[in-house]
Amino acid sequence: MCGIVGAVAKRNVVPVMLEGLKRLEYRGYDSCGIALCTEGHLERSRSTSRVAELEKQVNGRHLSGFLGIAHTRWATHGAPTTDNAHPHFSGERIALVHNGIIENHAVLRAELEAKGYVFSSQTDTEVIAHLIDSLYQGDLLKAVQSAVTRLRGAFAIAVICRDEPQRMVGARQGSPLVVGIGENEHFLASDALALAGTTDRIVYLEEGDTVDISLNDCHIYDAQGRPAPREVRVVSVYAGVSELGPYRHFMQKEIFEQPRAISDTLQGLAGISPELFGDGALPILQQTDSILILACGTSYYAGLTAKYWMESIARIPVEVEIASEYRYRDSVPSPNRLVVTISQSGETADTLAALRHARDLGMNRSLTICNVATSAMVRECALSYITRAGVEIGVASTKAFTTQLTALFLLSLVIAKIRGRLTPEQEAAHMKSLRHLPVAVSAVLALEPQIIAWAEDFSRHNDALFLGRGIHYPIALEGALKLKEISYIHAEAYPAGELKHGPLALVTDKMPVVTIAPNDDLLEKLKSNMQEVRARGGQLYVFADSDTRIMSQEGIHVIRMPENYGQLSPILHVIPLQLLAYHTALVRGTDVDKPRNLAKSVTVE
Ligand code: HGA
Repeated sequence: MCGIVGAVAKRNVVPVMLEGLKRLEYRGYDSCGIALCTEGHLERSRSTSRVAELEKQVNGRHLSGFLGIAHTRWATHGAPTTDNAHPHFSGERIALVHNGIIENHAVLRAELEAKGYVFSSQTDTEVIAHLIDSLYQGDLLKAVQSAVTRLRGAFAIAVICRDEPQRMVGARQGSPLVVGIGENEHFLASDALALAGTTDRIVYLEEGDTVDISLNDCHIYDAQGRPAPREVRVVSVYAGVSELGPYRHFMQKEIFEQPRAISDTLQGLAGISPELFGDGALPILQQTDSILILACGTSYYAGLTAKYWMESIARIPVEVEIASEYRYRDSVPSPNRLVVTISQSGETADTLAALRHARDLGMNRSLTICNVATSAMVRECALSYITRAGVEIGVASTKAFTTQLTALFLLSLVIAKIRGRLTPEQEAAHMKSLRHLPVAVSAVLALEPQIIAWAEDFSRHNDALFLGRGIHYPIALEGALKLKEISYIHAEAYPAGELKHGPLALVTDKMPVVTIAPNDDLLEKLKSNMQEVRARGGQLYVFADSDTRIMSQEGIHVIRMPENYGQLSPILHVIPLQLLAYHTALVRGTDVDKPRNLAKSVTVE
């Protein structure tokens, strides 16, 4: 999603801003740009290529300045062209970058055109620049504060004005924006990672805040325009975080980091206790009679998996909803329900909105499983579990998913214990499995050479089916999503028992059918479903537990999982599916870490 960097300093800010844009590249973008206030006028450079290309342009033109804003754009309104790339100007006076969507842009555009403003892009963003210009009377802060009252939708903006060359104003509503505090210099950015290596002193703006920064000052105001002191946090984002090391892609690196990520997520785990989710967890969880999980994409599949655990281990009813549907649905609230949100970034716009919608419906008990401790999601939920996956750069989520599953399994155990459904023997057995999990994951990663051999075959197909049953059905969904996201092969997942109700019509000898075959209660049923596929010539690619007695034969390719991992099996079975998607994409030559049309940290609706 769009990334913002802005700087006001006594030094040339171009290197800081280009470095910041590079650090934001992982979010996915289709164009980028930079604007500087230099010697009493605004200069701009924009590109529909990569940040490296923008850097060449900027260096070629010898652009420099002490005040600047920069942006990576993931287009929502208007094609990814140079004219639509940010920063947007209003005349020669105002320059602005924006992350979000302005829903009333058409009305505002008509109004501004009537006043004589001429638009040079199709974006919703450009209206903000002209609106601020139309309200400007020598004080940029006042113009921005008055402009944002007219905006509907979501925005984080950074604005500069030619007439105030040592000042930058920012505002946020629904999209993330942080302030970086330096020595006689200040910065704005979409996230702290953009400023790693520049400053580690970060202020997280709250909903409705505006901020006025200059060399020595940083003033923050709330939505009512009152001065709003906000905590300065020291954020240790490892500056070398975006280094690939021996890997070809971040996705590959992140797949192989999973043993470490899971181990870190479980760090310090001494037993199953409510405090794992926060100090006030016990009374909240004691009063909980049901659970509503809200999430999007891969996190939604983590939620679907957790439903199986929670209902069987803790015997508590669970509903899982896609956040973007829930927020607009006329649902029936239940006061004793715990709302659980799952989000890697903690800034996912749809999930945040769904959480707030649930709160508006009177459901105030909330818990989040999140990878970013400083995110809006963590700030807004009463309880939290911070996964320690580390920064995830690849757009296709891998280590975030398995660490979310790890945290959700812990939550199932905690609720089971509170409800008297976890004996000390069971607790000890689960603790043993959890402690061994990183080793078990490493053993699955060792299957990579066998999976590479399959990827050649896969890369020649345009469609694939994924089958799973029970708790492995959400894993089949996640496997199909991974393949779609990065190889662009059309893939669908079904609970294997559903095949005969429709999708079997798709099966021919051209159709690869990936089957997740753990040795569980449904294995014999699954074997029958596999026969249904073979009878129609379908090619089965089976990830089977070692004790399933499924043998490789004509039309049935089998990779054996190192060990049957019982209730935690979904965490192991998703790993070969990640590797299959990765290696298939490699053969097809796609841009694995930045798949077309997709973005990381989905901060727009
Ligand atoms: N709506 C703006 C910004 C898009 C955005 O925030 N994407 O993440 C545009 O289309 O330029």
